[in-house]
Amino acid sequence: MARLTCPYCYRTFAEKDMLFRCSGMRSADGRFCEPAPDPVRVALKDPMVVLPVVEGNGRKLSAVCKACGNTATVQICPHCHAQLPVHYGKLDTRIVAMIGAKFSGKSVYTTVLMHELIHRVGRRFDAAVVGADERTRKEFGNEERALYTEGVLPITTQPANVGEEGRQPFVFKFSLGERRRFRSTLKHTVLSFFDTAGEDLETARGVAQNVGYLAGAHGIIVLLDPLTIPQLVPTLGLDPGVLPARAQRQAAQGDSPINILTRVTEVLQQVPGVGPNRMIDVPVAIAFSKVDALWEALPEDSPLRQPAPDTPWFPESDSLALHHYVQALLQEWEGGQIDQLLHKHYRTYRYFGLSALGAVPPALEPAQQRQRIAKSGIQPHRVEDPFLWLLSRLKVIETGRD
Ligand SMILES: Nc1nc2c(ncn2[C@@H]2O[C@H](COP(=O)(O)OP(=O)(O)OP(=O)(O)O)[C@@H](O)[C@H]2O)c(=O)[nH]1
Ligand SMILES: [Mg+2]
Ligand SMILES: [Zn+2]
Ligand SMILES: [Zn+2]
Repeated sequence: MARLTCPYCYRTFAEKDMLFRCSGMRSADGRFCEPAPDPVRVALKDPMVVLPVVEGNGRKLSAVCKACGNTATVQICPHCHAQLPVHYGKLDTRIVAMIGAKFSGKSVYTTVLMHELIHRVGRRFDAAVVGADERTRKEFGNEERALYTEGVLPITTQPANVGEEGRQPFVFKFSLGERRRFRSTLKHTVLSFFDTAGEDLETARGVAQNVGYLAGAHGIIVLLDPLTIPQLVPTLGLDPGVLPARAQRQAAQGDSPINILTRVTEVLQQVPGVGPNRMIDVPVAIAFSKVDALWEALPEDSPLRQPAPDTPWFPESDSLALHHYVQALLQEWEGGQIDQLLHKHYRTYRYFGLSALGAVPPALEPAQQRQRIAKSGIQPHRVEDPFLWLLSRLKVIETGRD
C-alpha cells in the first residue's frame, strides 16, 4: 500500500499510523473527555483547544478512546495532528501544490481558481468541489468576499514564520461524480494550496520548508509574472505607466522568472530521491499570470487571447498549441533561457497563460487604502487550465484527442 501524504504538513505516513481524535461525547457511564491545547498543534502555533488524541489502527474507521470509552471516528495526521478529510486512507488522493515569486498573483489566483472550480468547472466535469476543513471554508469565504463582493485586492501574504498562527494550506476536495462513464472508481483529488510568501523562497529556512512541501506534491503549479521578464515591457511596446511599479522594480532586482525557476529547481533537487543529476519527475505547470496586461500588445488572434474550450475532458491539442506559442514567445522575449532550464531538468512541463482578474487593476489612488479590481469586475481567463492539465497527467480526468 502506497504511503499517504498529509495535505496540511506534506509528510507521509502508512494508513495504519493515522490517529484519531476523541468525539467528546458523554458515554453511558457518564465519562467524557474535555478539550485542551494539543502540544503538537501548539508547537505549530495553533493554540486552539481540541479533544484528546486517540490511538488505534488507522486502517479501521474508528477507535475507542481509553479515557472515556467513546468511539472516535475523526482521523488525524500522525505528524501534525491536523484533521484529515473523511476516510482519507480509502481515498485516491493527489496533492497539487502551488509556488511562485512575491507579487506574482498567488493569493488572487488561489481565490479565483477555487471560486471557478466550485462554481463552474465542477459543473463542467460533473464534479463536486468543497473546502475540506472548517478553516479552509471560513478563510476562503473571507477572501472570496473581499475580492468578489468588496472588490479589494489582498495585501501581501506574510512569510510562514511570521504571524500569530502558523500559516496552513487551503485544502479542497475535488470529487468526480459517479455518473461519468469513463471512470470506474470514484476519484478524489485533494488540492492543497500553500500560498507561499515570495520571500519564503529567498531564505535558507524558507527554502527548507518548501522542500518538505514540494516533496509531497504529485503535481506543481509555478506561477510566474510575465511582467517581471526583463525588457519585456519595452519589447512589447507596453506603456510602463500602466504597469505596477513593483513589477518593474522586481524585474530590475533580478526577481525574474528565470531566477525564480532556478531557485524552485534547486528546491526540487533537494527532494529525497531526485538529486542534482536526475530529472524531476513530478509534472510541473509553468503558469504565466496577469496575461491580460499583455493583450493589447498581442494580435487579436493570439492564442493567449482565446478562451479555453469548455469540454468535459482536458483539451489536449488546444493546450499543446498554447504551450508551443508561449515557448516561441519566450524565445523571442528572453532568448529561450527558461525553456532550456526546464528542458534540462524536468521530464514533464507545460506552459500556461492565464489571468485571474481579466483586467489590469487601476492604480491606487491617494485616498485609497487598498487597491481595487477594475470596474469591469472579475473575468477569469484560463485559470483552471494548469490544474486540469495536472489532473489529466495524474489520470483523474480524461484527455481529449481532438
Ligand atoms: N493585471 C493583473 N494583475 C493582477 C492579476 N492578479 C494579481 N494581479 C496584481 O498583482 C498583485 C499581487 O497579487 P497577489 O495575489 O497579492 O500576489 P501574491 O503572489 O500573493 O503576492 P505576495 O503575497 O506579496 O507574495 C495584485 O495586487 C494585483 O495588482 C491579474 O490577473 N491581472
Ligand atoms: Mg499573497
Ligand atoms: Zn475520550
Ligand atoms: Zn500532517
